[in-house]
Amino acid sequence: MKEKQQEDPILVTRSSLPPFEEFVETIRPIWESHWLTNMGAYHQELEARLKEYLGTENLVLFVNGHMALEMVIQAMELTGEVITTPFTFASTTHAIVRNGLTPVFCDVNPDDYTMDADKIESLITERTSAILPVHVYGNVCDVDKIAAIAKKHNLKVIYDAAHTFGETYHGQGIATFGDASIFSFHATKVFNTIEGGAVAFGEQWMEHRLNCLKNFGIVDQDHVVWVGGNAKMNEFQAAMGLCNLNHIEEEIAKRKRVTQRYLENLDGMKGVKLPTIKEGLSSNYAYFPVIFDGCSLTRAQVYEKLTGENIFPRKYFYPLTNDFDCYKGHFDAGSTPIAKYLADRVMTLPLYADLELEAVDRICRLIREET
Ligand code: T4K
Repeated sequence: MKEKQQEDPILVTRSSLPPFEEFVETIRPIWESHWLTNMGAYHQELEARLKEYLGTENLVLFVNGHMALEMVIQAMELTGEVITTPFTFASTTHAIVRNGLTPVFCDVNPDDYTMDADKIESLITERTSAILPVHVYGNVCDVDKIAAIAKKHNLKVIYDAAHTFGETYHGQGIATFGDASIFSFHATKVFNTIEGGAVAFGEQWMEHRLNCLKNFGIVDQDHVVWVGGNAKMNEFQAAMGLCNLNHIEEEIAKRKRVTQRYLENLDGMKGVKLPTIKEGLSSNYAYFPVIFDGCSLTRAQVYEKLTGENIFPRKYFYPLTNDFDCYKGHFDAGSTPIAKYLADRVMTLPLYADLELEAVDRICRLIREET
C-alpha cells in the first residue's frame, strides 16, 4: 500500500469529498422528489446555510464562480472601464471583457500580490465605473483604502473572492466588503460544490435581479425582463455543498497543518519568498505560492525536478491575463511590472487537506537540494 501511494502523482490540489454514505443519504430525497434543478429545496437550504456561515445577509448561488462574476457585473449595469488586476485566473478579466467592458490593469503590491491601492487613482478616468480587485490566494486586499477611493470617485467595488471562502478580516466576514463579492465553489477550492459559486452583496434589490439573470431573465411565466443566461446551481451540486459544509472546519484545520509544515521546512531558505498572513486575517490556507528569486535553482529547474518525481505544482498565475494570446495587441503586461515579475517566478506548491506531511517534507527536500 505504501509503495502504491508513492507511485501516485501528487497534484497541485485534490478535491475534498464528504464520506460517501453521507452524500448518498443526502441525495436520496432527490430521487424521491424528482426535482433536479431550478432552485430546488437543497438550493434554498444551501443558500441559507452559506449566508449564516459567511456572515452575509444577501447571497445568490450560481452554477460556478465565473458566471457569478459575469452576472453581478451585468446586474450592476457597469459601463466603460473597470480597474482590475492581471495577476489572477482567466475568469476575472474574461468576465469584464465578456460584458463589453474594458479592463484597465493596476499593478499589484510585492508583499501579498493584491492590487496596489496606491496606484488605483492614477488609472481613474471619466469612463471608469468600477474597481474589481482579487483577494488572490486568499490574501485580503487593502479593503479600507479601496473603499475610500470608491467613495470619493463614486465607483462600484466588486471583489473576486474566489479564493477566500470562510475567511474573516478583523472579525468581519470577507463576503461583506465592497458592493459585492463572488466566490468559487469549484472542485479545486477549500469548499466545493463540484462546480459552483455565489455572489454576496450589500443591497437587497440585487437579489431579485441576480436570480432572474441566472434563469434567462425570466421574472414569471408572462414576463422576461432581462437578457439573462442559464447559470443555476443544480440539486446535486447543492447536496455536495451541504455535506462539505459539515466538514469545513476540519478541512481548514488540515490545510493549516500542511501550510505550517511547508513554512517550517522552507523557512530561512535563500532566494525563496514564502506566503505570509496579514494581521487580522483568519486564513483558509487556500494556496501555497512561493516566489523563486535568487535561489540556487530557478523556478523552471525546481519545476522540472518536482515533475521528474511525479509531483506537479502549478504556475498560478502565469501568464498574466494582460499577456494572454487572446488579448494580444490590446493590453501591455509591461504596464504592470510587479505582476510580471511575480508571474515569471511564482510556483504554487501542492496543498490539500489530506496531503501527507511526509510528502510535504519530500517536496521541500527536493526544493532545498541544490542539484
Ligand atoms: N476567479 C478566480 C480568482 C479564480 O481562481 C477562479 C477559478 C474563478 C474566478 C472562477 O471560478 P469557477 O468558475 O472555476 O468556479 C482551476 C479551477 O478550475 C478554477 O476553478 C480555479 N480558479 C483555478 C485557479 O484552478 P485549472 O485549469 O488549473 O484546473 P485543472 O483542471 O488543471 O485542475 C487543477 C488540479 O486540481 C488538478 O491537477 C487536480 C485537481 N483536481 C481537479 C479537478 C477538475 C481535482 O482534484 N479534482 C477535480 O475534479 O483551473
